[in-house]
Amino acid sequence: MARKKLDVETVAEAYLALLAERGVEYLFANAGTDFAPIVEAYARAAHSGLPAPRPMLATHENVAISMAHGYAAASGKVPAVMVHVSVGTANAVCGIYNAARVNVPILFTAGRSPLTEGGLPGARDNYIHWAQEMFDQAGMLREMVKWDYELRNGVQVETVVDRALTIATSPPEGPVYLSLPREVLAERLPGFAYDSPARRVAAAPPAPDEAALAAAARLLAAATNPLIVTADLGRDPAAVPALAAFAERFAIPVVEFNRRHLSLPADHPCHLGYQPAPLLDDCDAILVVECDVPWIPGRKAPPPDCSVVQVGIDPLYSRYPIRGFPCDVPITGAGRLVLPKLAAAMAPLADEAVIAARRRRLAERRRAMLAELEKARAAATTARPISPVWVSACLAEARDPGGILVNEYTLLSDHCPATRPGGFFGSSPGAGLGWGAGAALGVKLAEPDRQVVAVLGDGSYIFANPVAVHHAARHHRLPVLFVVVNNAMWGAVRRATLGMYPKGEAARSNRPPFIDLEDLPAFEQVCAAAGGYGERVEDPADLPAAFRRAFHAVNVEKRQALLNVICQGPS
Ligand SMILES: Cc1ncc(C[n+]2csc(CCOP(=O)(O)OP(=O)(O)O)c2C)c(N)n1
Repeated sequence: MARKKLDVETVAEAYLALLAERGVEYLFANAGTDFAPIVEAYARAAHSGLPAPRPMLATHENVAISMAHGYAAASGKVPAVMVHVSVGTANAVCGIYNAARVNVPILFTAGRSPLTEGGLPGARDNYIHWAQEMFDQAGMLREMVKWDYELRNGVQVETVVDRALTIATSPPEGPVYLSLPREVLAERLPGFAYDSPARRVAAAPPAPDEAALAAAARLLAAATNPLIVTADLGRDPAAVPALAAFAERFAIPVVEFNRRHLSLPADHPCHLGYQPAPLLDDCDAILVVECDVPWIPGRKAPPPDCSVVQVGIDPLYSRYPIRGFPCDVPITGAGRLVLPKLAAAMAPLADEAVIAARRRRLAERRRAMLAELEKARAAATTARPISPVWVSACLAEARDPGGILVNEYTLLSDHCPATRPGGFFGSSPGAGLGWGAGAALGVKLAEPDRQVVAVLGDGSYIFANPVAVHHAARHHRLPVLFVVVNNAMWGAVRRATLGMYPKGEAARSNRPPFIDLEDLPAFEQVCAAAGGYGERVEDPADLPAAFRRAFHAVNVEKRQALLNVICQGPS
């Protein structure tokens, strides 16, 4: 067992060095008085040669956590984030919620107000050190993280860091929280020895139970009209070819519903779009794969006798208080392990004539779907205000198909297909707005050679803390294109109100409150103020050329760009 020794002086230096040694490349941070030992450790690392994750300044915690989220999702690696004590944690909670609900592993840390009122290095020396202390700082996010702890002393640095990282990255993955009191970080630690490589490693994903596979195979093989619904399978890019092969073998249509990852290339012959509702009436079996909400029961449910198999690392979503979708056979396991085994179990039971007939129906349905989409695009080309359909279609035309799309709601995947695993990231079902812009920066950090586009609503853009986002894009040289689908409203609130009260007063009123966002700033100028390219687009005919100009700024000039596209709201 190899032990490695580093010539550190403080716990802060040992902590940072160990993070780097364990593969943590970046520390996204928004600092405060609690950071003094961390700042000092970084300054010393410049000449001591001690390793440390690269420091990534973010001028708002939401940007730090969203960047970390995007980076983790795109790279498959664990980032660290550090914020200022209780108040910084409070600002980051929404981002942690988002990460938790899509199982993104993040080592989220915060300083803690100094514990002592004097006597120790790092003890209280500022009036805020009293009021910023909480009885239970971690209580703010304990429901959302897999594990939380406070570093107590230098002796436990290795155990604590290893435990934090291995819990975050063991399935189901997710954020963990570690608080770091200032006196502990400042503690002297002459010499630091640790295991290299680590003696604590993350658990492997679970493989499925044979009896559950056999039961699921019987149900699915007996079905005439099975359907697959997924949202997150593509979190593991290796699962994408497994789903492609499975769907193809048995000619089963696949719907990606409220997807957060690309689980099946849009040009796959079994891809039937993004809405399960039109297919549900005919279904006699549904395979739900890594999908928290496979349909909206209050709107449209499958027939009562339709069998349901749910597959996932946590197929019943045990962290959701209520989730009552039927589940005749749950299968715990990683999709990439389950699907080939399920295929093997189904093969001897399959009726090839039924599959062949289904394949013909599927091809016909897909042709009809693509023709409808083409019609919708043709109708949208001249609409003014600009239609979101036209925005998505123009983006599809202008973008590099090998690039990455980050969608905070307003991109219409139907009209902007993505085909490469890891080529799409959508907002968390936690739906804490303000994620997309920062996440796109994190994705770009992980994939510097791929074109990254974030599509956002005007609401989502404002929630993202735009000044902090554009600052980070410039400061860290992350040329991303932001496309704001600007309908000058919180369209989701409008849809919800009209959905509940279709004939109510709000439907008749010109201006019900809390929907319209009038007097919005010129977003393009906010980006330009940070050195980016900014353009407002009102005429649909200008949009293709506007995309070309924006991509020129991003691809050639290597600076961020923003298109503020003035769009229709929902009717
Ligand atoms: C942090 C947070 N606050 C409030 C909401 C509620 N909410 C959901 S969608 C939405 C409007 C989003 O507006 P925009 O991004 O412009 O997209 P649109 O609905 O207009 O298409 C709001 C306010 C939320 N999801 N998250």
